[in-house]
Amino acid sequence: MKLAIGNKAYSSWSLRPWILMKGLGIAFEEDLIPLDTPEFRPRVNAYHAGSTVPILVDGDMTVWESIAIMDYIAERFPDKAVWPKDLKARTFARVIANEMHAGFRGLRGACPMNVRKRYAAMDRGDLVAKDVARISHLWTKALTEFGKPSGAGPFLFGAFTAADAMFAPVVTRLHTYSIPVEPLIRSYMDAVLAMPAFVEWQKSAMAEPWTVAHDEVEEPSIGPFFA
Ligand SMILES: N[C@@H](CCC(=O)N[C@@H](CS)C(=O)NCC(=O)O)C(=O)O
Repeated sequence: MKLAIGNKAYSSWSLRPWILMKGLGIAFEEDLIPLDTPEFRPRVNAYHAGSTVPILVDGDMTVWESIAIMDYIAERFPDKAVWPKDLKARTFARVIANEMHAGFRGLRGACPMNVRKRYAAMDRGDLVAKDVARISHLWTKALTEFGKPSGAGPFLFGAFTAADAMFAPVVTRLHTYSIPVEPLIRSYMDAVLAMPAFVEWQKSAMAEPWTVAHDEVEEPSIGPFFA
């Protein structure tokens, strides 16, 4: 399988299927296509005209849209527990993954993913505060009703699943922008950031030569992503 992705510093959608497959030990090749460069559109169009990254290619199947890629992986690797096994947990995992896919535009707009930087805490406005409160509510519900009682691990539903992959770029945003959170949320964030797959992604991002307009411009960094 091959996964076409944007550059790792900024491509939040690409991180989702990438960390899902790495985290579950599913082998794939990657094709990194830097965002906002002249080569981006022709290289993406060679996979599927007009689409965005990430794009998964598996033989004669080409799949784009992060949720569809995750569902394809779930069907292709039924032994991997891409979604939680329990119906109630799986349904809630899908609900919150879909809520992520369709929403949280306040946070996404004001705090673009940047896994190379950390910025000081500051008031980032009501829309960001509203999204962070909603995300904290959803994570707390998953962790307390499904994750912790399962005893299977530190993730939203115990073991690492597609729900964690969907929220991985949210974890990085809360960290990058030093957004204050409750201890339960911080310990979940630390578990995601400590995953070997995430550490590998972040290390590659640090070595990338490209920058985009919002980087370095809006506010000064207070240090690297991992101090
Ligand atoms: N809904 C899509 C969003 C993908 C997306 O917006 N990808 C960005 C990079 S993170 C992209 O390809 N942007 C370039 C463009 O829109 O032309 C998904 O879930 O995969």
